[in-house]
Amino acid sequence: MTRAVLSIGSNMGDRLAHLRSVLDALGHRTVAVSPVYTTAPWGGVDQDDYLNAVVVAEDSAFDDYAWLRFGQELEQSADRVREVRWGARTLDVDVVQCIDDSGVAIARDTDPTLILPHPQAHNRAFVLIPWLAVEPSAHLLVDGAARPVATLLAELAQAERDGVVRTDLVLGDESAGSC
Ligand code: A4P
Ligand code: MG
Repeated sequence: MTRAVLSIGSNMGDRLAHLRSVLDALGHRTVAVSPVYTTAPWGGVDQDDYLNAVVVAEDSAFDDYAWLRFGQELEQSADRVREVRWGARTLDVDVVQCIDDSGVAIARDTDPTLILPHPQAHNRAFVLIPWLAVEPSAHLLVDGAARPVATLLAELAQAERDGVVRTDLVLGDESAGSC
């Protein structure tokens, strides 16, 4: 059993449909779904605004690599083309954090195909704000130390936080969490 925090984003095509495809694939494994936010592009590449959300999900048979594969399969289904690092995409699914069946956050930094927690999560208001909406007391490992996500968000520049704006758009089944 693992519990994953997934960051999902889209800035090409039918952005909301791309995000919804993740909820459809998760089905009953969904624990909580954040509101949907419009977000200014992060990373310095000139591109359209994103829709972003965070989903918390559990699967009794998944390890952390299974969550990575799950996300990559959905990216492929959305016809994502990998061109520019941090550039435009139909669907991005990042594994922000994965908790094992002992309740411990898995830490990996030796295999570039899966780094946990996601190495940029603590720098991204588009991850931290949706995550806090569903898990207000969440903690994230940064340089090996568990830090409150609320504190990490407070440390980001105001301009970064101001680029993340909540919408009235709804993803998936409202009974699954805080939609
Ligand atoms: N990878 C390693 N660890 C992870 C992990 N924890 N989760 C590997 C997901 N993938 C992980 O990712 C490159 C490689 O990272 C994969 O092969 C995977 O095995 P990618 O998404 O294919 O490539 P990329 O986009 O070129 O680079 P990168 O660094 O992964 O970008 P990100 O972090 O995915 O960021 N701005 C806003 N507002 N909203 C967004 O959603 N997204 C990005 C993409 C940039 N700017 C954004 C947003
Ligand atoms: Mg990615």
